[in-house]
Amino acid sequence: MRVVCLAGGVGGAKLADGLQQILASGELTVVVNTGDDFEIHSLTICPDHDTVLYTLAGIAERNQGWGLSGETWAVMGQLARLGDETWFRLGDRDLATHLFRTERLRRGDRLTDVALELARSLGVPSQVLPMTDGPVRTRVRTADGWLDFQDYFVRLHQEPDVLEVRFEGAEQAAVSPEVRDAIRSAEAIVVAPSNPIVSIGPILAVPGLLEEIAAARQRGVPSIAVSGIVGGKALRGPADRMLASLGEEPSALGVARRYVAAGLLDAFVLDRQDERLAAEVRALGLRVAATDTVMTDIESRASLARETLSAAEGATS
Ligand code: FO1
Repeated sequence: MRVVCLAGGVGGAKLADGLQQILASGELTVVVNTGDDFEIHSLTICPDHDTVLYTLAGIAERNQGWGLSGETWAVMGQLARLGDETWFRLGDRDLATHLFRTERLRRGDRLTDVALELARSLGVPSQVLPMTDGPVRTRVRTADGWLDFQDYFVRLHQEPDVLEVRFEGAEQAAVSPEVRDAIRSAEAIVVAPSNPIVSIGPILAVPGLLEEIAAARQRGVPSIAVSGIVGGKALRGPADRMLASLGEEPSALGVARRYVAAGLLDAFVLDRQDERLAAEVRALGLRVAATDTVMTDIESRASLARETLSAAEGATS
């Protein structure tokens, strides 16, 4: 079964790993948010892409959620000694990815080509595609004004309330041929339990992408999302506080409403803890499945992936 999964960082990477475990080689394409991408130390960093890539390659750091396992930090240590900025921590081996990518982008390669080459070199049996090749940069407005996403997320530890979000460059972005072909040949579209605003939001903002999904749904391809909000709390990161400060309900229902408003979905997976919201989600016109969505180990990733695909196919009410 060919599956396209829209994903942000950690939550997206875990479900993508579950899908990769249960699908045949080459059947999974992950379309990854690039709104978090940025430049530091003259290097282009693609955090969500790399989190998904490393996870699917089986080399991700498990507890922290980003970077590589068994990482060392000699370069950061020396940069600190030189008085350079070190709030965004790049491990020694992770730096190789950023050097490789930056060099290829400078010689004119597309971000997608770099991604395909990285996945091939790391032996990843899935496609991990940036949502677009053009630069898109998420910015958030706080009480102190507009901030670059990583300034807000990492440097300021997601502490300020987010009052507005924009995806700079999205209007000029385009769906790549690889993303388009993957959606056109998909048999299911899965929206991972990532932040609906700043992880899935930028993907949906790429002109033409929602239209490709709408055309797939017209052909009968189901589109299903998994809620990343459980019991009113984000599994990770600031999605719950962001939904609230943007005037939306910080719950699985709030997530479902957002995706339905975007015209994205046929079905929705919420956690068993949120089963009382199922009727209201169903009233939005979605099929609903309730299951354990918290992925604590490798097996729970595969079992959520299995439940999600069977809910997508309409096996649940
Ligand atoms: N997240 C942090 O909280 N602190 C870091 O120092 C940090 C470094 C980092 C380096 C490479 C990379 O690919 C990701 C990194 N992240 C770090 C994660 C990341 O920036 C965020 O989790 C995502 O952008 C949100 O999805």
